[in-house]
Amino acid sequence: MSATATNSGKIKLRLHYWDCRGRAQAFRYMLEDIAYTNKNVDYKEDFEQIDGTPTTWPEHKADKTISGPFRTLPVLHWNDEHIFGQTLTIGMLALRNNLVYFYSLNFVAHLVARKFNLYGKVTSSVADPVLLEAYLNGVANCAYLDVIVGACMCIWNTPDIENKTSAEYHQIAGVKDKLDGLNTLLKQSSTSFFYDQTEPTIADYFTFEAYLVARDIHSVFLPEDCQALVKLEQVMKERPALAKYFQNNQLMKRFTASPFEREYLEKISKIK
Ligand SMILES: N[C@@H](CCC(=O)N[C@@H](CS)C(=O)NCC(=O)O)C(=O)O
Repeated sequence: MSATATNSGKIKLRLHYWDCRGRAQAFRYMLEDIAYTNKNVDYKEDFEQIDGTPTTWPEHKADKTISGPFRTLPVLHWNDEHIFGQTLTIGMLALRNNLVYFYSLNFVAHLVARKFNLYGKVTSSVADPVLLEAYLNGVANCAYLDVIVGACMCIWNTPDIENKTSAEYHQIAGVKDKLDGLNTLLKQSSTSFFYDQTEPTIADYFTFEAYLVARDIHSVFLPEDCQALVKLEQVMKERPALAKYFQNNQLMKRFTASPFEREYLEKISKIK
């Protein structure tokens, strides 16, 4: 499969994940944007039903044509030919196909980046594409692993958000601290996107969801200063594909598959 054929020919993408935000949401925004701006991309999502987890999932998990090489979700089916697992790898792969102008430092991603010869957009402050790549990957990793996964883990672990001395509270503090770091870094950019980019990169899609997921769960996760994150939300939501996505109420209410989620969120929503 050559880079030219992949970039100009028809690309069929099917994302498979549970009917919740979880690990896939940042990637959903990326795919919505990609499909909107690249008319050769046919993107749809196949949902795994959380309610069917005890019955349907074991069967789907055992079937590698559905659950991919790692037998977990999300997975991305590419042209009914390739199945990619691992959220960050999927994100980087899409980026690498010049759909949002970036590639990654991750080993698999490097391979694809070399094959496809994609090297992002350097700026006067970061003129080396490898360094730019590392910077943007650092942001995406932090937003995904530390904030999004961290906040979702809090829903599973149901920490007492008022007891700052409890062992479980450190996860809340960790999410808040990383969001603070992301906000500070974003403020240093001359544009609304990380590292002076004029179009969103993987860093912006993941940070956008990181901010939204934390805020939507509870303000306890938010740092005092969210100015740059608020601005990022605004510009991301002005993008036609994402504006449509939010107007159509496509954002799912459910964050995780935790059976205690609703009860926990109701409980903490009463705490200011
Ligand atoms: N590192 C992987 C983790 C994927 C993962 O743990 N997925 C969970 C759902 S959020 C899963 O598929 N669990 C079902 C199972 O392991 O049977 C990623 O980021 O994509």
